[in-house]
Amino acid sequence: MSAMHKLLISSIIVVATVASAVDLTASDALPPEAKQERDQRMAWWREARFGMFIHWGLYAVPAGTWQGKQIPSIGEWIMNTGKIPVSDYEQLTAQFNPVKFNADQWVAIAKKAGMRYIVITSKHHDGFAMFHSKASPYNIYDATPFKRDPLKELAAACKKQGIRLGFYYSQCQDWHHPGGEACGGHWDKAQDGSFDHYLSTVAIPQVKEILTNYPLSVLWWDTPTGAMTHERSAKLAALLKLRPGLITNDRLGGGFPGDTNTPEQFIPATGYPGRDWETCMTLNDTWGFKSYDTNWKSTETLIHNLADIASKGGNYLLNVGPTAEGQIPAASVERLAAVGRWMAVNGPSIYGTSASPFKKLPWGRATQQPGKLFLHVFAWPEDGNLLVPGLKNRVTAAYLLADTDKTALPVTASEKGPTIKLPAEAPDKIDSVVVLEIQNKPDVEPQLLTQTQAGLVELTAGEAVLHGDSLHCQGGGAGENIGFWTNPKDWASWEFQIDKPGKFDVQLTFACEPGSAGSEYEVTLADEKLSTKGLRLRKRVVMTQPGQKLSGKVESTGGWDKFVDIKLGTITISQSGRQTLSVKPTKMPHGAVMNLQSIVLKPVKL
Ligand code: FHN
Repeated sequence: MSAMHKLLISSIIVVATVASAVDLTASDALPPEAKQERDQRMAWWREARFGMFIHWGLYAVPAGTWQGKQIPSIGEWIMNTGKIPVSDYEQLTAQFNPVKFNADQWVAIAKKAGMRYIVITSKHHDGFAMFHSKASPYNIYDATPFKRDPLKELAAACKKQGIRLGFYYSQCQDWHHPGGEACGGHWDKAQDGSFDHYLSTVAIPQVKEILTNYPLSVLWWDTPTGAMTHERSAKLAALLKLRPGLITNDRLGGGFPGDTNTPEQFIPATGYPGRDWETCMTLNDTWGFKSYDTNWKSTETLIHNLADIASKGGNYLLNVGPTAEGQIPAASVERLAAVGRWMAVNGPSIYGTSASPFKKLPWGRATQQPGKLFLHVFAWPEDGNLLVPGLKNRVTAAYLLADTDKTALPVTASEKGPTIKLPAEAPDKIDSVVVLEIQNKPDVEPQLLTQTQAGLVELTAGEAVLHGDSLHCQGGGAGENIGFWTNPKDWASWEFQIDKPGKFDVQLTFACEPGSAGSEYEVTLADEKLSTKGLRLRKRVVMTQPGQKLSGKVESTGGWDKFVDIKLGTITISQSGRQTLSVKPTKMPHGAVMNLQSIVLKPVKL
């Protein structure tokens, strides 16, 4: 995908996310719902944790190549990136005859992977409906030689094999029907028209059709632009009544929050506490099939992602892009089967679990169910001793999930937490699960960040404590940063333990677009100790020496995603102990402070 596309798509998602913070209630369209009712409605989805996303449409025919040229975008965007005229793209219908499509086989692939639901594109941005629509003849039944409704067949197969079904529907972007939105603007006169007309003649009738004619559990909206005002979005939201119990995502637009947050292609550092969320992700680098995209994720990455997501309380919606003949690529099938083998043994550590009580674990992840902790050991300890840092509960049993005999593993308690004696060989090289049965709810002493071997203190966005409502951690992996810093009263802080005191250079990694440059901020470091004061024993944090302050001014780095490192100054930490570092804006002349990726304290070599 080009940088431009990424930018466009992320700004559309931002519209959806920011809009969801607006105080609008979906109750204009749907009756209010009690927590208990909502919990009941969401129960199967929370239990499922793992689903299959399917991007399948006309774009599978060109498969990334147009008139002999490879088009540099995700497969399903070929019409937009290649600026293909509507009448030329339409010609693909004659070649779309997916005779190898077998709904039962697709569902079996998902089930064998351990997936509990499927979400398939019923209409993507190219405007082509993959179901038999009466609202537009531009659909697979009426416009192709296939003359079948694959989504009807899929619904029947899902019912037969006991798996939930959801449809993706591109309600706003439609590059075929006049008036539909197009990111980057229309490139063909045939696309021009009234958006309201498009909504009332295509989107609304088609959404009615899918909600009425298919047994949907999920409706997955996508890419609302500014055109999706509250009033327009409400017309679509009102249709959701047609399918009681339906779950929808946060991409309708118009301030409708939906039921689920939808981080795309990344795993949020801390999940979204208090919200249901689902990371959608490609198996290679495209959603729709591209014949030459072979950048497949390894089975190890997929299993680690699944455990990581479950450990943060989310679902994993993993995409496949079937071919124009109707087959899921063999490379996808192989990987899904491998994940399925792992799930067949370790499913109980994923299904119906909730987020880890540990902020971070040095050897992997954890999930939990009442009375049980599932320790996902990615890095099997060489000496066989697995310390569970900070766990205060009494462990009543410990065994490997892979061991059906539940052979007891020895547990030794210490101040640092219990240590489990593991066998020399990991039962699974990628992720072996140790079950701890515990009394009461997990009680974990928060673990402080510590210095690395080389004495560095790495304070990353994901580790920060965020104070305020606007700023939050965004992006994923190495690109994770504190963004949406639009309120100058908001600030961030980190607590950490110093065991190797000394002088440190303070390095800040941040980004800022030109129009927002000029904010000023202070970085304050204070050492703290715990004291007990007052009548009752209460922990209280007090400063033991005046804080050290460095100040900085945010320069433009060229864009919100152009991160640069700067040295802010030097600080001295004269003794071992607990420290708190905070970053607080002092001036914000424009709309935002910065995107802050990390602060690193580097020991100064004397
Ligand atoms: O533009 C689409 C893209 O093609 C794909 O469908 C993804 C899946 O989440 N959603 C949009 C980008 O956010």
